[in-house]
Amino acid sequence: MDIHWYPGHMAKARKLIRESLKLVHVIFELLDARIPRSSRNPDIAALLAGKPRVVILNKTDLADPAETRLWAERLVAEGTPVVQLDSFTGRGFGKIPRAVREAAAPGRTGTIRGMVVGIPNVGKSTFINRLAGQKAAATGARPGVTRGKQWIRVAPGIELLDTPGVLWPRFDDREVALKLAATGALKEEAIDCEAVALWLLDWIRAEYPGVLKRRYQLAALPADSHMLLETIGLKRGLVVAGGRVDRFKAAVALLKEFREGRLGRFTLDKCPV
Ligand SMILES: Nc1nc2c(ncn2[C@@H]2O[C@H](COP(=O)(O)OP(=O)(O)OP(=O)(O)O)[C@@H](O)[C@H]2O)c(=O)[nH]1
Ligand SMILES: [Mg+2]
Repeated sequence: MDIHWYPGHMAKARKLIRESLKLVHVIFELLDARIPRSSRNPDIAALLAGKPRVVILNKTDLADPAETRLWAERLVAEGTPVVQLDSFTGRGFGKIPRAVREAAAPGRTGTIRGMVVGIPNVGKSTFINRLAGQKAAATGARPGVTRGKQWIRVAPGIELLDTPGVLWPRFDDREVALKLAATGALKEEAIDCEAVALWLLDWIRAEYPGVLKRRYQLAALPADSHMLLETIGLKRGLVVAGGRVDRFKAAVALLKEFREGRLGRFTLDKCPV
């Protein structure tokens, strides 16, 4: 799967982040707990070097808890404070104010300004809303919701800048692209849904063989993932005239179920030990 997707608005967003750096005391780098390595933008990480940073592992409710713990330990060992969050329910948010104050110059008395950065759809705006206790920033279950920049007062003395999700211009590693696609960081139009679904089926059956059998009530898994995708399409009634399975729709349905956590909690990036 080849992806060349670096639209103009992303180059603009990168510029916005660079220009806003001097206005903020601390950076919140949001990573997707399902793909802590693949969701780290190497381009932006380099840009942020030298700024106090808090790493947020978000969407922990969708990730394998044991892996999330390992990743948190590893990132802490690399020298950044880490907070594990589920922005949906608010789990983990109690740890934020202290992490912010510690990272952004202990002892500071004035307003602390922070910038929230991360790949598209990782939950930046949801995170800010949850902290603010109100829906101040627009959110949505697709990448590319936030466009401009927006300052939001999340607590007395803490203001956060919401920024648009940013990717990097080239994915040299095909697996990284597939993982970003599977978790929903790439626009549906930019990806080959069928290729992503087939890759995901291969991955799940290798790592958690029982999951697909249970979810789709199959006595045995078909020999290859093409057949498996067809079977899933049949089970979901996604057939076209003549009784053939609509493979595209089957792929979209599978990806949706995966992203909503209906297949279970998975971490696609295994923490190196
Ligand atoms: N399950 C789960 N879903 C989350 C979590 N945080 C955010 N979401 C969902 O992820 C989707 C994207 O959230 P946004 O806050 O719009 O993401 P964003 O990073 O601001 O996205 P862009 O503005 O497009 O870059 C929404 O459907 C959120 O409800 C979380 O911790 N767990
Ligand atoms: Mg947003």
